[in-house]
Amino acid sequence: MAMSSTSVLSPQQLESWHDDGFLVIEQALSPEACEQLRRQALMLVDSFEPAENATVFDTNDQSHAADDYFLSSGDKIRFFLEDGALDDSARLTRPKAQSINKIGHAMHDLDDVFASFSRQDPLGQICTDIGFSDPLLLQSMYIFKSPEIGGEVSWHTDHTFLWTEPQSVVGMWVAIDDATVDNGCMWAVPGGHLEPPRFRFRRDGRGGTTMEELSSEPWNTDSAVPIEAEQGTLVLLHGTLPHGSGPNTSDKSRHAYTVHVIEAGADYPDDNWLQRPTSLPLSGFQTA
Ligand SMILES: O=C(O)CCC(=O)C(=O)O
Repeated sequence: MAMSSTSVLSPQQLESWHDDGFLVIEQALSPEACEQLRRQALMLVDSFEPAENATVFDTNDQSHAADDYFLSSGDKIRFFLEDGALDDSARLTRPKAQSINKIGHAMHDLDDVFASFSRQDPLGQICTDIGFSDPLLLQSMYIFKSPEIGGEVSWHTDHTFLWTEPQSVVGMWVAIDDATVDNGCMWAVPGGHLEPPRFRFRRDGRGGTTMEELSSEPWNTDSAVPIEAEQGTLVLLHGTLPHGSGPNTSDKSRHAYTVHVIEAGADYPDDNWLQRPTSLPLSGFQTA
């Protein structure tokens, strides 16, 4: 296969991507850019006041308010707490930054630092290399996975949550801290992206969500491999690749940032959980 002169990925990397459904690209982003993103995430956290969303985080009566807070977060910057972050009186049991599971889901369009980070070289070219013709940045998440409290991310595929016809979503995951088996790095099932989808998560039409089962065949998670990654490493995740991560039981933080990209020409269903109002349309990698 001929490589265009601007390609970032080598034929060997493209072969691994096609075979495994994920690709680890070391030193893709600079330590300075990663540290700037961390500072910005912590600044956003500083401005977050959990008490203002007491009903969302009230563990006694949270289902409707929590669903709403999540379902309307596709065009916002919102904060999601770890399980166990609140005591019985809905007070944080730890400092704020350590209580947060993630920030989501539109920092890449609403915050200048996140917007630039998400569109820096070589991310757009990598999307072109793996076959996107018109990639759109759909969702961003800053994941804290803090020491001792950072929870497990159970086995899933991103296509389940960000469904398009045809399938197009790809995750661009960046290690902001070194991620190791000890602090809860990701795991993935090599080649698992070649199997049919098992689930689709969608709005249920009654203000909530449902996880629709498409196949009861389990993934072969016995063949999963850890994806350890030093700061600045980019991990590409195919939309149908089963992946997840363990809890962080160590004393080291495991911050990460992930952007999910879809093909502009693919159909994006109205019952996907993440919806964008026309006031904030999706955009690609071009910077203004
Ligand atoms: O960072 C993690 O532990 C999981 C991230 C993930 O599942 C994703 O980016 O799709």
